[in-house]
Amino acid sequence: MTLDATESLEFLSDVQPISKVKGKEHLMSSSATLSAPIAPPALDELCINTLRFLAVDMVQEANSGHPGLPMGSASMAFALWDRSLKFNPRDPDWPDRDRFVLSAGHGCALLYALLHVTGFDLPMEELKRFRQWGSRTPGHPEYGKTPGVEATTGPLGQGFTNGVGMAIAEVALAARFNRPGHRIVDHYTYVLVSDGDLEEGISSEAGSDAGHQHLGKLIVLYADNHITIEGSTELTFTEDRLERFDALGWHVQRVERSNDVGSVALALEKAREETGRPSLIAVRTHIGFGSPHKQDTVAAHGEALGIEEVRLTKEGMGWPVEPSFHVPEEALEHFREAIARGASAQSDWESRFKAFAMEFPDLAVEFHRVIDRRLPKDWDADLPAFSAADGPMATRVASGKTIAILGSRLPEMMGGSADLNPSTHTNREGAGNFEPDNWGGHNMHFGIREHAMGAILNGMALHRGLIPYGGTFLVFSDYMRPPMRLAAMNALPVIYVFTHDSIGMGEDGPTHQPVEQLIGLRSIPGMVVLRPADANETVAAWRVAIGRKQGPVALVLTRQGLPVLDLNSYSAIPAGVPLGGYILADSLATGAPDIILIATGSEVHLALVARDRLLTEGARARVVSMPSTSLFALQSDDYREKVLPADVPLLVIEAGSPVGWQSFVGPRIAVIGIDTFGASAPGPVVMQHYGFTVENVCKQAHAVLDRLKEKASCA
Ligand SMILES: Cc1ncc(C[n+]2csc(CCOP(=O)(O)OP(=O)(O)O)c2C)c(N)n1
Repeated sequence: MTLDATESLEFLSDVQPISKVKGKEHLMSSSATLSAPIAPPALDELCINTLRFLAVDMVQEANSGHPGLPMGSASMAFALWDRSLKFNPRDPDWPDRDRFVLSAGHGCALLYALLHVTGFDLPMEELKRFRQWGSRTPGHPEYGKTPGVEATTGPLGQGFTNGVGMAIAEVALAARFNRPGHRIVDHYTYVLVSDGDLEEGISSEAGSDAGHQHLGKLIVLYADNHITIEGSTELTFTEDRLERFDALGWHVQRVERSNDVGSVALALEKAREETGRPSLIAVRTHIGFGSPHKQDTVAAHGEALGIEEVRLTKEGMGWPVEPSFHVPEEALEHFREAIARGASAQSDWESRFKAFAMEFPDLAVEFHRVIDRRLPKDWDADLPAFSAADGPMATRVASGKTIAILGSRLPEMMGGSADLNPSTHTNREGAGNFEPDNWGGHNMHFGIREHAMGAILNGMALHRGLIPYGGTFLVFSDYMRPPMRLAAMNALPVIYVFTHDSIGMGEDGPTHQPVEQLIGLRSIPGMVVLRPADANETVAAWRVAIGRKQGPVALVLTRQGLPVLDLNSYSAIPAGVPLGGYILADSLATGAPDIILIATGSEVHLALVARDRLLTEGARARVVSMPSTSLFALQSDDYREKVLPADVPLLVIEAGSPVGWQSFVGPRIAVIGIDTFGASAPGPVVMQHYGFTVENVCKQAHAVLDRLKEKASCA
């Protein structure tokens, strides 16, 4: 290409001098280099333009997508992928690869171009089918769909925080498995972020945590292009980002010209040398780089450049206009060196792993077990069985006791809460705190950062090698809904421990009393929600959660003590809970049921008492405990018909929004639920006012029965 005098079209290959700005290192261009741009090695330029124009052509072909970010960030991505990223295109899952997350997922055409040219299993036909039905190149990167995509990104801020979770997993596994002379876990996590990622509040939560944890192997490249969708960042985003991350405990650098591959590479090198702090490298990029009418404007966003603009851009940069999807042989040959490089890095690791396995055979087997998400034999052998004499016991307490035992069998369990461990019972006695001088600790303190906690748990699960769990009050699950949605979308085995599960928690009042959260969680496709009725159902629920290797599980637990359903009397519990719903107490001794009381969690006890009262009042009731509607829905028609025969009316009792139970709707159903917010009073008083009393259950049951009788007599 012909070098233009404007800054944005300059290519500078020399390493820029480092200046100190307010005590921090910035990679700056000196005025001397500004006036005398030097072209980068021609091959670098060819490779970078290959990435740019593959992205441009993908978006143009699809007539949909974001060309701007790939065009502006191709050079810094090239600097990373070509000069330092450790990966093997032929084995994308090699455990000790570096992780690369494109947090700005809207720029995924860049990632797809990189994956294709470096030799991942992503053929050119897939690039040509960008954003089309069934392609491996969806509109935002999707984990599990495209080899080499480490995380589903698109909702801004999530990928950044997944990166924090991955970096946590790396140091945790390194602490567990590395031995003197054997560094079998030793890789970096790189994340590419945009303004939007850093504007989202989650980046402050996660950035604070990463700085606090001294995650020196987390390196973030920031495409500082001054543009978001509505216009210049001057509209909304004017704080000094480097100062901000500096204050969060990060090592920060600035590179003034993204096309200065040498400076980006040098900044990356310095970031790796900094072992005590995560790194943010702000690189001044230009959205839509090279497009004569769209560069540095919002027009480079969200739509194809247009045929004419593509032509002008290609001509301006000395690129053949036709054919589209052009990959010069020389560039491809260079990119494909990644295959040999990756194979050699992996085989080096494999021989080091062999030496490790010779010296520590058990650890080596254990390493593969946790990476493959296999459970050890008898992992659930010592789980407790509670007796009536142990009660009353809150299910959160039973959960804490279960976690303690599971944790002793499953060292890959790692978790904690968003500053609520004493309430959520998520702390494991003696398991140590995960903190900068003890990355081998298992108890995590996420701080009051539910949103980040959710996305960090996802990052840990994506990394593999850990069973991550996190707790807070059920009402605050709303703060972490976006990452829970992604966990479900990506079938990530993440476990949530949500306590204080209803108005029954009492005095804190409506702000802390969940009502609509249960149905909200149940409405997430792929999320298994379990609301156990007592200590023994809680143990069974944890067994389901640990055994579920594909997809998240939310355990919804009480603050208040509940009677323990003794296994001698309620022997159906262990086999019933995994089925989602089961007959806990039948009416058979007294004849077929007139009505079925379906209850979940704490309301199961109410149903049991009401069942006895109803019998004295002439109605035979069956009690079905339904800890998980989604698991129940998976059972056979025969089983469901057996539990809930079609001709028997139902009364649902759940201290939560009645929405959703209407899926069982018909004249034969009534629901005792909550369709307003809660109130501040002692829990039992609140429950009483909301109709969770034996009197009301019996009254409603009679109302259903009377309605049916009336119908029958009219017919
Ligand atoms: C949480 C979230 N909110 C909104 C969007 C929609 N969106 C996609 S890109 C974008 C902003 C793009 O600006 P920037 O992050 O600076 O990216 P760039 O301009 O560099 O492409 C927005 C708001 C989103 N993807 N995620």
